[in-house]
Formats: sequence, structure tokens, C-alpha cells
Amino acid sequence: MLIITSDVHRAHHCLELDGATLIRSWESPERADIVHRTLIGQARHRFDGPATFDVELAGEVHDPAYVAFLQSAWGRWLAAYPDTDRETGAAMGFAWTPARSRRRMPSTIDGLLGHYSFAADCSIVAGTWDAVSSSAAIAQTTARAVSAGEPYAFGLCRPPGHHATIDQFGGYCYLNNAAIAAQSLRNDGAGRVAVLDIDYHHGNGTQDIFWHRDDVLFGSIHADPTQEFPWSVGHADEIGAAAGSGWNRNRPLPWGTNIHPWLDALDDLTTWVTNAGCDALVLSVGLDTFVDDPISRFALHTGDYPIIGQRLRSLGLPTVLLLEGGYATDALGTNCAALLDGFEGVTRR
Ligand code: Q9C
Ligand code: ZN
Repeated sequence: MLIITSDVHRAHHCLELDGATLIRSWESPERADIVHRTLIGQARHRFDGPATFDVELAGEVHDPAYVAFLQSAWGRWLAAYPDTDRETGAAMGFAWTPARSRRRMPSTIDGLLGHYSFAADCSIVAGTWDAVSSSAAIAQTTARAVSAGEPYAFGLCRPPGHHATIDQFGGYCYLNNAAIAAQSLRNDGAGRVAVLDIDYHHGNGTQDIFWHRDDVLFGSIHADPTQEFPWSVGHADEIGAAAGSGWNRNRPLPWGTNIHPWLDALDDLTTWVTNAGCDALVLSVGLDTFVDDPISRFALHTGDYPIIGQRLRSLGLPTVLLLEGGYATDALGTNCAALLDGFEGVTRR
């Protein structure tokens, strides 16, 4: 398989709130590194780097002012707080728009960090923009390879993207890599694109971006949002609106879900995609459904991932696979390889 990867992500390791304590984020540089190492060890893959970041494309799925904010945020933070440690300091919002109040633009960096985010698990450090723009460039480059004739390709994105909305970061995500890939496929001629999201968490950002659109459908299997992040979004009755009505499908499942109900939900989504008549597929590949994931509560095992990969390949569509979550770092390379093996029809021993 063609794999698009870069080591620029390493400069981004943010802080997240854990209770009232700031900890090094679960979303660590080691995650992408172990996946890269494992895939190199499989010998059959080809590796390439990303083309330069395409700010215009990002602005087709995000508010361009939000993209510009992300790029400028660290510099604005340093200007406001010049004593910040350039190595260990982090910018983070601490106040969000109160419910039922108008969403008006603040003028200070503290206000803007809250305005443009929805969770305190996501900070901005010196290397964040380089990593975020590189991750988005990986998504676009992977999509362009598929548009150019690769039957499928894997983008080793880090940081992940599926929680990033039109204009807010959160859930370790800043730019929505899957949305950028889907838009790239559309721009290169695909009439309708399916995005399927198998991360443990609901892809609220991707849903937000394509909510009103019928040219990109979004389907997700994830933990029940009454129990789990991102809360309040990801319920089964969210089907899209206006032209997008009927082009969004959520299959929330309870804590403790194992492979059997999970595969039933997948079969429901793949049947839906088949009937929709899509020209290309984007997969948000989160591996935090793994039983040993430290922040998640599904019960999938390494041996389940080849089955999932095989069922996704059976859609027979040109496919862009992108890494999202997965925090059992020691097992992440193995689980990712297991899914790709199943996708490519490689028998595991
Ligand atoms: N201190 C993805 O898997 N934050 N994002 C947990 C616990 C929510 C996960 C905070 C997890 C976000 C891409
Ligand atoms: Zn996740």
C-alpha cells in the first residue's frame, strides 16, 4: 500500500486537562512513530512524503478565518505573554461561549482560544501549526494519489482531525483531515464521496462540515454520546439538514461494545454507502475501539481489525484511509497493520 507520512508531527505534543491537572496528552508523537515503524517492518508498503499545505483547500471545508487563526495563534500567545517558555509553554482556551449567547468575535488571544475551540484537551504549542498543516497536507496528498489512480492509500496523519469543526478545534484535532481528503476527491472529479468514521469517538467535526451537503455523505460508529466525548452530538437521529438531509448516519453504541454489534453497525453503514452510489471513500481510521485503550471503553481485539479492513475493502471504492485516534500506543502499530492487512487481503499468521 502507498503510505504518506512525515516526521514534522513530532514537534507537536500538547497538554490536556485530566481532572484539574494538566498532563502530557495521550495524543503523543510516539503514536505516529510506532505506526510508521510497524508498517516499515511489513516490507510490502511504499512510502512518500506530503506535498506542501494547501490553505485554499483547507478554506473550502473550514472558515478561512479559523485557519488563519490557527496559523497565528502561537505568535499571538507569545506577543500577549512574552514570558512563556518557548519549549514547554502551551496556549489553551479556558472559557467557552455560554449557551444561548451570541457567538461574537473576541479581540484578545484568550477570548479567541475559547471562541475557536470546544474542549480543554487541546493546547497550542510552538510546533502545533507545522504539525497540523503537515497532517492536513498528508491527507490531501493521500487523496490526490487516489484521484490519480492508486486504488487506495493510507495517510499517517498526526494530529488527528475528525473532531475539528468548521471553526473549532478540540478532541486533539485542529484541521479536519478527512474532510480535506473528501473535498480534494470532489475537486478532482468524484461526484459523491462517502466518509466512514470508525474511531471510538463521534466525528462531530466531519458531521458539522458536511451537514448541509449531499455530495459528501458521513457515517459514523462510535460510543454513545450520552456517555462519551464529544457529548451532545453523534445521536442516531442526526441525519443532516437541507440538501444534506438523509446524508448523515450515526450508529452510537454503549460502553463495553464488542465486535458483534459493532460489525452489525458497520454492515448497516456499508449497505447505506453501496445504495448511495459513491465514487470514492474516505475512512477515518481510529483504533481507540481496542479493548486496552486507556481512555476508551469498547472491547475490540487485534484479531477483529483484519475483518473490519476486509469489509471496508469489499465496498470496492477508491479509498483514502487516514489515521485518527488510538491511545494504546504499544499496540497501535500492530492494530493498524492488522486493519491494513485485512483491507489488502493479506493473510495474517
Ligand atoms: N482527559 C480522538 O480520538 N478527550 N480524539 C479526553 C481526557 C477526548 C479523542 C480527555 C478524547 C478525544 C481523535
Ligand atoms: Zn477517538
